[in-house]
Amino acid sequence: MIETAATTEKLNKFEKFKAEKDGLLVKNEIEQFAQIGWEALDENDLNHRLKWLGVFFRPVTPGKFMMRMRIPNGILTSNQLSVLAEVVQRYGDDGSADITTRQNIQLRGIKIQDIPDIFNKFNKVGLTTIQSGMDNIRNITGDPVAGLDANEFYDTRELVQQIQNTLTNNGEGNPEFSNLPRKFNIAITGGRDNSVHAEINDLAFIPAFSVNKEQIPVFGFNVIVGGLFSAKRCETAMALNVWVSPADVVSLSKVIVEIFRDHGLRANRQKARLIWLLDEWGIERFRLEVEKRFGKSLLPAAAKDEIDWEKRDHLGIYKQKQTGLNYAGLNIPVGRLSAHDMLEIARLAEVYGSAEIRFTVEQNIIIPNIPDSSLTAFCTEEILEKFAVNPGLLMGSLVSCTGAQFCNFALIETKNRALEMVKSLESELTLSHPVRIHWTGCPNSCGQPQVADIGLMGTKVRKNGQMLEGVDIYMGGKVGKDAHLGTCVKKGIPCEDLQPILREILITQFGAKLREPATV
Ligand code: SRM
Ligand code: SF4
Repeated sequence: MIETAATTEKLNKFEKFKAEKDGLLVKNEIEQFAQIGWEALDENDLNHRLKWLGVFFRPVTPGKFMMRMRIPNGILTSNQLSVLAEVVQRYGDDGSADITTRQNIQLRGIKIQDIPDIFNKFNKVGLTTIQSGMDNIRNITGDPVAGLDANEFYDTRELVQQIQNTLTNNGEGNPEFSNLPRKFNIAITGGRDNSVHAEINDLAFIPAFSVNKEQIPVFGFNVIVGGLFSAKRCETAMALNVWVSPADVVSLSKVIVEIFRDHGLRANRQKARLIWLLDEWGIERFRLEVEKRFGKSLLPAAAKDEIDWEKRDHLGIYKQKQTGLNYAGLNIPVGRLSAHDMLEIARLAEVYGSAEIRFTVEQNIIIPNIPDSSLTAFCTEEILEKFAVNPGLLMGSLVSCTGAQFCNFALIETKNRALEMVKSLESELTLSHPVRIHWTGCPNSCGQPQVADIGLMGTKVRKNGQMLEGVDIYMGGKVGKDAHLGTCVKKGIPCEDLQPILREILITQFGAKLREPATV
């Protein structure tokens, strides 16, 4: 057993069940679980340990599980997407899939008896769900246009894959990192526009040039640590005052996760993320520990980083750095896909691109490597009516967490409501630029309302003696260059009263105009 700070602290109930039996051990029991059925499972196996395999019991739809994948850098092949579609089609009871705010995908409606078969299918095409939930390292994000963008400093794909391989033992599961105090988020960006919201991760790498002994600029990354959103606290990450070359990114990540594992606070689950250890130790002591474990001296951070662009949404068709090739960014409203949609997207990538698909943290899709000569035909494909390359200026930037349809933490329904409201607002208003509206069903902030132009966080509201679904409104989130978090500007608006308030905000603060009534 790994020595942890937990041994000297009073254990919370999560630490207790982890100490009794490591989450990863259910990997060896999954065949048996499939045979006996979910009703017969130990409560901690059902509700918690299965999440080490990316299998989430949904109390809202008992017996219909959610499976969370790992899609490093958000990139998968059309063959892999087709396998995910087939799983939803064949095994999903009322199945569907959702692209997540971590460039990832989740499948719904899965029965436990089918999970061994599904894992076999995933294995054959190199997909894994391992350690994607609970006290593990989440999907590692990278630039969605890595390797395509003529202006990038560094192609993040290989580094993201290497970190995932190291921390998850090539997707098989890694007992070295299966008992962290809490979740841990990692992001790497090699472009100019901070495409991954680096500042809201526990650990992130940001492009920056240091100078070597000969005073020649050398490319690498400034390291930031301690970003998080939680119901208890939201912070942007702070500078670790370290610059690393790309060659050291994987080992530095490993060292930082080891320190979190060994010293992270475990007594109070609300105070177990990395930021709380940074509070307790101070950044200097943390840096010294990183240096000690890293085994060689670390360079100080470069004076400035290279994030100097506004964040791009990648919707539309763009030239790649490779002559004659283009990438297409498709809007997937609130990230929701049916099996048929997934098969269609896989087909598009195969027919027009290089059989590759990418996800963005805005829950949209990019199809890269479309030759100039195929663009006209591509743009006439029927599926682009549903998943537009030129969506409405609200729809294109709409993000929503799962909400009450499947999530038991939710205080409100999100995805369907978000869609309906944006459709209505777009029918009432004209806009000259995108406005980023993010919905999140509870203060856990999975839908990242604090990074939005307008963030809507689910809450309960009393109106006329009745308890209703409502939202707190966040504003001022800035992404890309000089990113900072938005703050709560209005509390407790019943959802039934929200649309006119949003209309007013869009008109007064984002320059929207009421549409002229149609003349007959
Ligand atoms: Fe999240 C818990 C969904 C991104 C903060 N999140 C959950 C659970 C697992 C709760 C549950 O068991 O029902 C949700 C699953 C609902 C479902 O059925 O889908 C859930 N989180 C999501 C997703 C799917 C939202 C989405 O629609 O995109 C995202 C999946 C990402 C992935 O692929 O791994 C998702 N969650 C986030 C983010 C955004 C991010 O990472 O940039 C955050 C805020 C950032 C952060 O973590 O610092 C986030 N989720 C949380 C928290 C609060 C964490 C904390 O330290 O307290 C919880 C609650 C918890 O962990 O106890 C949570
Ligand atoms: Fe569920 Fe709340 Fe996360 Fe939405 S923000 S997915 S409601 S935990």
